[in-house]
Amino acid sequence: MNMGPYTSKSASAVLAMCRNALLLVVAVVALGSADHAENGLKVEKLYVPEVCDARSKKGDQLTMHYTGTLQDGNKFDSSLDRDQPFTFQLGVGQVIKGWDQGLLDMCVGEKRKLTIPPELGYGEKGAGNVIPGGATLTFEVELMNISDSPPTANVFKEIDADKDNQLSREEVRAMVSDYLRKQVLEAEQAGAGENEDVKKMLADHDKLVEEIFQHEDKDKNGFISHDEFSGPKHDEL
Ligand SMILES: [Ca+2]
Ligand SMILES: [Ca+2]
Repeated sequence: MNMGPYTSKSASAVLAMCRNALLLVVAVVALGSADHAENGLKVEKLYVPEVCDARSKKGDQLTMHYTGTLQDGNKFDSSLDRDQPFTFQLGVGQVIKGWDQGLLDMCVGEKRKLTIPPELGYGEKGAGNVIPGGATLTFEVELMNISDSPPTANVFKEIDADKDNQLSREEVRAMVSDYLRKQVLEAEQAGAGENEDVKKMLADHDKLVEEIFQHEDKDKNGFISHDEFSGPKHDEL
């Protein structure tokens, strides 16, 4: 190849292209043992139950156990350690692309191993201080449950942690920080980068709680009662 006209910058671009070509070869070779490989995503079925009444599809609510590891074998997260499976909606961008694409057509009880390239994971930026930029991720997952639609939102009940039928400042604060953390994660997963609005809200966390109380706590007794609450609060919608 004539490298004459290339600057050092374009030389590294060519190098990167060669590396991609190499990855492509690896992916094609992997096709033999994996069930399918697209965009470098590798999906291996570790266990498929004999009885399979329903298979996961876009829009389903999935409950999963998972263990995520980096290529050096270091575990960065596991639902098993928390003893709490993870629930999300499939195929709508709530999770990284490698999950949205790699968990389709799955039986309850099925176990898979996903090998997810950075483009379908956390990209060149990584996530937090646990996932470095450009990381390929391995997830061993088990599908625990499929339900058709998101569970009915009784937001009041979800916020009312101590079930005394009124919302304290602490309960609302916990909900707000949960929500904001989710927003930050979603923005990161969508590759939107820093979301200034969410950052500002995080900084003004207490202000947000006060605003909610100003709006909702109509008799100003420091608690939001079931009657006062303006959000979703019914078991059936
Ligand atoms: Ca309460
Ligand atoms: Ca009140």
